[in-house]
Amino acid sequence: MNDPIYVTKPSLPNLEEFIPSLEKIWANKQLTNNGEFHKEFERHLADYLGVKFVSLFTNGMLALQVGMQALRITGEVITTPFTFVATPHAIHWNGCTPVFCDIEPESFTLDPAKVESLITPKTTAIMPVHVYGNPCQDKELRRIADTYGLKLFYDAAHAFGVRQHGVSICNYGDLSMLSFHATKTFNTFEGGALVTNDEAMKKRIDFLKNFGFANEVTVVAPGSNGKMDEFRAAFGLLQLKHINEEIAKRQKVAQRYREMLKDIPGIRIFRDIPGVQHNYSYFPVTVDERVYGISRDALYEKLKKENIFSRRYFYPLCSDFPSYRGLPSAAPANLPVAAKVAQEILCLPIYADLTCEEQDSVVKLVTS
Ligand code: T4K
Repeated sequence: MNDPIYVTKPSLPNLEEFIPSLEKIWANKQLTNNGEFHKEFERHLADYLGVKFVSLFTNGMLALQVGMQALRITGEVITTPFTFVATPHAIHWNGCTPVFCDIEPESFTLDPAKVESLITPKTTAIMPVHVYGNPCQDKELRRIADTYGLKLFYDAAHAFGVRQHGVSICNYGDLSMLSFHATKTFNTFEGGALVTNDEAMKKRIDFLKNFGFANEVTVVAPGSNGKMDEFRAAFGLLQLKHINEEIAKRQKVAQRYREMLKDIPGIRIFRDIPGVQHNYSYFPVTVDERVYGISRDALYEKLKKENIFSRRYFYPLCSDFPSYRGLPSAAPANLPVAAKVAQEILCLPIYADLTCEEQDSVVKLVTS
């Protein structure tokens, strides 16, 4: 049997490249709490992303939780069910209620046309997700948020480096969250960040991720501990040197898939969105069982039998998990597009070092 092919494989720099950074950490013993690597990584990331301020976090989930505190979000939060569970979990952990809204059939992002009818006196925020790095309809969401006085907090976990008309989509909203998990286009093993263009907000976030400390004797709020350590900040700096190459390699893999899968009846592939510079974090396809002949789950199993581990991101929908399925907004009748997409979606393996031979073996099984 062939070696397993997973949905993703993290890229790492040469170990030797990292040794000098480790030697520095070993010499100065500053391991965490806003050390030199941390400061430098924040600056370089802000430059790369084209944003004013970045606050590093130990992971994306904590960044989401702390971001909600920073924005003082309460009550009900309108979000998508077609996301990783971290999104509604962060809402829940802040004592708020997720209100699930349906998605668009093309980009799979929150459908702005369906948001307004879900707003109640308890709604304080909209939390959309740039799923697979597909930009949400920011203009329309911003209009709704401004009309009703809501906060707009983007889960941009998949959107590292994605630009729309030349502008980083991390500039959208009042705040954006990034994930640097091992499975992401840009990884620091675990890690994440909040991105803002507001200096006062950056300050508040930095207090909140450090237990609420403003100085040695002042705690301004009940904060958490979300700090990124020096090891990962140093590693992130190194990863940043390779990110453009990483995205270019992924783009090649995506283009090759598109070419090879373009004429398979029942398999839908997705092209680049005009005006968007993608990061190729995922390669989603949808499977129309009636046309393709077998179901998405049957294809998933067929691949798995041959040691190819595609993933059904994001099935089941978050609104179908026990924690959320009792909510009125979780009723499948309210989420017809999301329900259909969740049944048909399959993410094929994509990563920088996926070889042509490996890719051919995936395609061969999809086409046979
Ligand atoms: N919001 C959204 C929209 C998100 O997608 C996520 C995370 C978050 C928020 C929260 O961000 P973080 O707190 O994670 O920073 C993975 C990731 O754990 C998760 O970060 C990610 N989204 C989610 C979409 O996918 P799993 O359970 O699918 O991962 P796992 O361990 O099955 O990994 C998938 C494959 O990747 C493995 O089969 C092999 C490969 N892999 C994985 C790891 C961890 C490696 O080769 N090396 C590795 O170290 O959740």
